[in-house]
Formats: sequence, C-alpha cells, structure tokens
Amino acid sequence: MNTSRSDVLFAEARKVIPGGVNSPVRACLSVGCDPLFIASGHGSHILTVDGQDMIDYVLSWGPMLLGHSYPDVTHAVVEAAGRGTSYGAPCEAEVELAQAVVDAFPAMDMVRMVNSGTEATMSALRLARAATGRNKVLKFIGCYHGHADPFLASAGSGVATLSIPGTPGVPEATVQDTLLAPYNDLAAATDMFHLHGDDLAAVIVEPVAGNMGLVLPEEGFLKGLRSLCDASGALLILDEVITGFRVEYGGAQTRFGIAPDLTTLGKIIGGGLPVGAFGGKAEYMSQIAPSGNVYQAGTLSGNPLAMAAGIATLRVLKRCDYAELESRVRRFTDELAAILREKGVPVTINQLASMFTVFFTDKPVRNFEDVKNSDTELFGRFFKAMREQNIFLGPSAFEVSMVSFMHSDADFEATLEAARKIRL
Ligand code: KE4
Repeated sequence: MNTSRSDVLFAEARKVIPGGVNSPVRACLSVGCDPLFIASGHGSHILTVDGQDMIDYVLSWGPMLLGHSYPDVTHAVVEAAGRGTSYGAPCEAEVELAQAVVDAFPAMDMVRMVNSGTEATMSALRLARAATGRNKVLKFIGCYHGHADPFLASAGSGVATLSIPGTPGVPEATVQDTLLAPYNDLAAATDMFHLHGDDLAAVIVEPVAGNMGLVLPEEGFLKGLRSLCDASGALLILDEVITGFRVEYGGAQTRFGIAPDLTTLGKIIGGGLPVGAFGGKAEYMSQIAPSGNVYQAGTLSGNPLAMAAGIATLRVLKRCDYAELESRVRRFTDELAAILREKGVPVTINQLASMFTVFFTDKPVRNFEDVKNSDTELFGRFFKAMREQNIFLGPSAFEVSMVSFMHSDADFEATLEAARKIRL
C-alpha cells in the first residue's frame, strides 16, 4: 500500500516536534489512528494533503464558527497584513475589538487581549488572587482551562484524553492551592467553601463543559456557584473560551443569566488567529498593569492581524441567527442518535447550540465519571469509521464536535448517510 503524504509528513514531524504535533489532542492517540495533515479549509470542509475532502466538525476546536476562509475574515487579515504585521504599540483595531467584546458581555466593563485561552485563565486567576488577597482556586473535575500550572489537576481535554496524571512538573504547593469538585455537584462545591472559603480567591468553571465531551450545567448549578461566591467574597470566573460567542453572541452567561466577576475568552474572538482575552468589572480590571499593580503583558497581545480577524468575525456573527442554527443541529443530532441506536449500540448525545458529543452509553452524562464510564473504545472505532467516510469529528471522547454557520443541510445528510453505512 503506498504511503500517504500525511504519513510521510507525520514521520518527519515526529523527528522534530514532540509527538509530531504542536498540541497533544491533534495526535489522535486516544482514537487509535495517526493524524491527517490538512492542506486547506473552505466553509464547512477541509482538504487533506492527500486530497481527501472532509466535512469538518472540529473547526480548529471552536474558532471557526463562520467556517474556514470566510471571505470577510480572510480579506480583513490580508488587508491588515499589507499594513504590517505587528507594531508593539497600540493600534485602532485593539480598541474596536475590545469595544465589541465589552458590548457583547454586560458583566464586562473592560477587557485585556492576550494570545491564548491559557494566558487568559492564568491572568484572570492572578487578578482574582490579587483582588482578594487569597490563594486557593476551586475548579471542576474534567474541566480544562488551558495548561497553566494551577489548572492541570484533574483537567479535561488532552489531559483526560491521554490519561496524563495531570501534574508532572507542577510543584506540589501549586496543586495544593487547586481544589476540586465534580461538575454539577453543588454540594461538593459547598463543602469546599465551608472548608476553605476564607482562602478561596476564585471559582473557575466552564459554564457549559466542553472538555470532557459536552456536559451541560444542571438547573441551579451555576446560580449556586454565584451565591457561594457572593457569600464568601471569592470571585466567579466563567471560562467562556469555548462558549463565548458560540452558545450565543453574549456567551453562556447571557443564555443562563449569570453575571461573573471575570470572564475568559478565546478561539472565536480571534477568528482563527491567536487571541485570548480576560475581562470584568472595572474595579477588578483597573488593577491590571499599567493602571494597577497586577502584572500581565505580551509582545503580540492585540496583534493587528488577530484583531482584524476578530473584528470581522464578530461583525458577521452579530447578524447570525443562533437559534436557527441550534434547531438545525438538534434535528441533526436526534437523527444521528436514532441511526446509531439502530445498530444496537447505547448512545447518548449531549447537544447545545452548535456543539455536540456522541457518548456510547445509555445513561445520562452529567460529569467526568459518567464520561469515563461510557464506552470510549467504541468511540475510537466510531471516529475512525466516520473519518473513512470523510467525516472529521473531534478525535476524542473527551472533546466536543462543533458545527459552523456554513454547515449545510447537505453536510448533515452526508454525515447521517455516513453513519448509516459504518459498522461498529
Ligand atoms: P488555549 O490555550 O488552547 O487557546 O485555550 C485553553 C482553553 C481554556 N479554556 C477552555 C474552556 C478551553 O477549551 C481551552 C482549550 N480548548 C482545547 C480543546 N477543548 C484546545 C485544543 C488543544 O489543546 O489543542
């Protein structure tokens, strides 16, 4: 069998890049196959270096809500590049994107641009610790907030996918300040407040969990965290790196009516270029240098190309009908579940807005334990079978599959037809 271009590239990549990838989950280790190298993306499709045209449900793990190569975004980036790629001095686009973000999130008076979601959550936690004079942070098992030291205890995404202990290289003291509770378990969170409340700087939570597969917040969970924070003086950080501008234009906090003290963003606000952000009330954000003493910085923060991509993306999204997309995705996932069940396998699909995850279990999936108890080996077989049918799903049972505004009914029908054809 002749060697594919992807295989050749992956062999070369492994010689010079750890694991052959620049981010672990791309290696497809948990689903038992090698990654495909991508040559281009247009709309809802990607083309591999071997010419395989695939319907893309990864969408760069979230940024591409408008699909690949959206003309307004591409034009904005090309036009900005013609004026230079980075200045290390303020530019107008930074103000425009900051204003667009603040306008979309009522709980946000100010926002600081950074270069990744990891930088955003790392900086938000530092700010919360400075603002409260406290050290501990409570996170939820299976949630992923980037790879900064404080967040790698029982993290989701690639940490869960690869079953990494989660804390090699992280000092014991750091992990001691990271408290854990199961997602959706308000009683366990309350216990942490009773035990550590006077040293708890912040609670950080994905308002809709997207890093243990898709897990939705149960009634009262988020509002309960808000009340616990109000009573103890801890800050509530909503990590909306995935959900911001995806669950709806104003993020999960708008949909669920929760006002956080700080919000972290990423992915969509960069339109595919490296952007993260953290923001909140002026009383907190004004403590960030240079207006305050909490240091945070970045050579390429507010980069003119990334700002241009973000501005163009949000300008289009503001006109999009999120409810219509959600109802189309719900119909699609209902049909997908029915097709898979006809094959005699237990299936639960969690879906919200333009995100979904197929879990091979007949039980509800409401936390990380439930995900681990699903048939993740069968998920690997499902992933590979669908990829052979030119359907590119998130390569892990601990990730979500994403839909864009460019996914057509024909794409959904082709995906359903692929699901009918595969053998599990
Ligand atoms: P980045 O540093 O990868 O830009 O963002 C970290 C992050 C923070 N918070 C949430 C809720 C996130 O989902 C992420 C990153 N998401 C993963 C996929 N679920 C990134 C994919 C990868 O690591 O390659």
